[in-house]
Amino acid sequence: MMKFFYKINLKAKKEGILIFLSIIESNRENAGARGFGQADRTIDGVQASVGSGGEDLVRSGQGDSGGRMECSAGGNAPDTNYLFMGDYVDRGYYSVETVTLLVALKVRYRDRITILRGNHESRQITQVKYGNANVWKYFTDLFDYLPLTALIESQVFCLHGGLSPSLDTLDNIRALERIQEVPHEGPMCDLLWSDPDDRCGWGISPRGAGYTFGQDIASQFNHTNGLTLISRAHQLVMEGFNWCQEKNVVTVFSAPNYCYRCGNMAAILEIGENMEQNFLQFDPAPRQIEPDATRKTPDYFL
Ligand SMILES: [Mn+2]
Repeated sequence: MMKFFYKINLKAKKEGILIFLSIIESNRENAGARGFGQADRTIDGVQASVGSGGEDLVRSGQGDSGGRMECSAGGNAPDTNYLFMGDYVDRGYYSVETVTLLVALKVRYRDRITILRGNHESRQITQVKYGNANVWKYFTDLFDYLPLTALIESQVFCLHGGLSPSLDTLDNIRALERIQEVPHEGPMCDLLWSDPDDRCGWGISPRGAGYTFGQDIASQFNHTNGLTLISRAHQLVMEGFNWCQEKNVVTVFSAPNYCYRCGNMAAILEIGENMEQNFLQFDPAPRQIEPDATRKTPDYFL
């Protein structure tokens, strides 16, 4: 199946979507049980070793390189466990193919792939053209099942955005009712929208959703929950990764040359069996085919 999906990623967009539909048709009733996110697992437990990809790991290469870029940088699934930290859609020419590939990988290697929810995995936010209404519906219904956060060996806490003033402990997060559209406000929204900030305490986010949080907040959260690190995505960083808040937080961004014009490197955080950390940086794959798509400048870079 994986080979097949690589093929469609390269060639047949239409076929890809049809095939995706057939997979989801046969599995969507079991989506939860199949590990897209079980009802009782708002925090997905993950064993080391993993490659932890940030903003849109496969959207990296903006679809064209898609999964291939990601695999050539981090190793092939299922030999490498992968944890994706959200925002698979809405950027790049092939974001529907990207999320399709990820879903296919999850179906095939359910214990090796973890797909967290980003703020774009939402009916209100996603703007990409899914081809037809059913495709949109199946994807956005599936997004409701994605776990919000993951925990690697009880030490590294992974999520798309950041912390919430309503969530002091991991048990607070486990208690969330997450199988729903991402709300406009509240703790579930905060996990997908918040950002670290140089200022201490909580601040109002310029994004209009979530909060900014200071180093004091992050270090207290890590201390309270016995964590060594918060790994998150959600913000463009030019080197592909960026430590902040005295290494309580790292941002990982895995879309090189974001929106085909930011000139940034991408990175994957690799965590070994003994929790040793290493960043794999990569540039965009060379583009062989000029995509048949409009080059409209995105409205924003959030
Ligand atoms: Mn985001």
